Amino acid sequence: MRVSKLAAILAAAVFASTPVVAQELKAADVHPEGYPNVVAMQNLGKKLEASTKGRMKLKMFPNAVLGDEKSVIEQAQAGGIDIIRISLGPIGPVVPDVNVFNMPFVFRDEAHMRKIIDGPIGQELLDKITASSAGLVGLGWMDGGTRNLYTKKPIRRPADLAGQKIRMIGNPLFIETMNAMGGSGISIGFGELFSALQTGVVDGAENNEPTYVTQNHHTLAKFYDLTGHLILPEIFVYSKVKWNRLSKEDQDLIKKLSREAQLEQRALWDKKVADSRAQMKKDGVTVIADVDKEAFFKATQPVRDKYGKDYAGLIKRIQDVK
Ligand code: BDP
Repeated sequence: MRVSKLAAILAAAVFASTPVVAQELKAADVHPEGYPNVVAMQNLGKKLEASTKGRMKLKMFPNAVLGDEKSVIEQAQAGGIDIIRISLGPIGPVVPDVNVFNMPFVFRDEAHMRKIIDGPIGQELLDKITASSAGLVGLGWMDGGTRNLYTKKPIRRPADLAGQKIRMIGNPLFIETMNAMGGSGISIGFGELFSALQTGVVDGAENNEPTYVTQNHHTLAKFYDLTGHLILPEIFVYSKVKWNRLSKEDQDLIKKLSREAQLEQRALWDKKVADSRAQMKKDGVTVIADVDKEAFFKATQPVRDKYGKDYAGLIKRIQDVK
């Protein structure tokens, strides 16, 4: 027997007898246990563990314990967190190409948004993130429903927002959107928003129903105004430095499970939206449905002109998806 062959056999024997140390992936989300996006990511982890017979595991750090979204992006870039689920909003300043999806009223409705994220355009944007210098690998999308305003007085038209300080996600595009809508946009970290609403640092904010309710913001700002200005998808991305250390097989497995997570989150999401609406009703939230959406659409045209000007082809393709 040749020496090299013998060495290989010996090495395999040693390897087989050494217990495999499970590789634990760190995942982060700002939402608590039980939130659809957190559950979908944990399910991905369970499947990953089963498929690799325990060689890989995922540990979820929910509730922003690892920091707000800007901070977890930086940690993922540095390789300190493996996988993060975040809003697409804070990715805009890092990968400007994604800002097309961050523009107000870019999707006709949620069904339109879902078709886009599930189809080739959604994949292209994930690939743009991966190809950019951001140090992140785009894995999949999650549904974030529709973001509406919530305030301490009813809002129906741009003039109603005069003098109102409204918290927006930290991306200049969103601040400009709120200013164009007639209010005054302020960027505040998600974790500080409850107290900012309580102390009057801001008069309102905007989000989907599940976030509005799970964060208890609906107890402080009791008008939910159906402006529908953002149908903002969410995303999960992998740290590129960590990704590059995975085998091709593991990368392919994670990609496959990511697609499944994207589709599975949706059913959890729809249920959560329905439950949140019921909770809002129970807790005395007034839903303002007679909003002049057309006026808000017109008011925000300059934002779409500015951020969309280099992406005319892409915007046309988005609009053409029926
Ligand atoms: C929620 C998103 C979360 C954002 C948050 C926000 O799920 O990713 O951090 O809004 O407004 O809807 O900051």
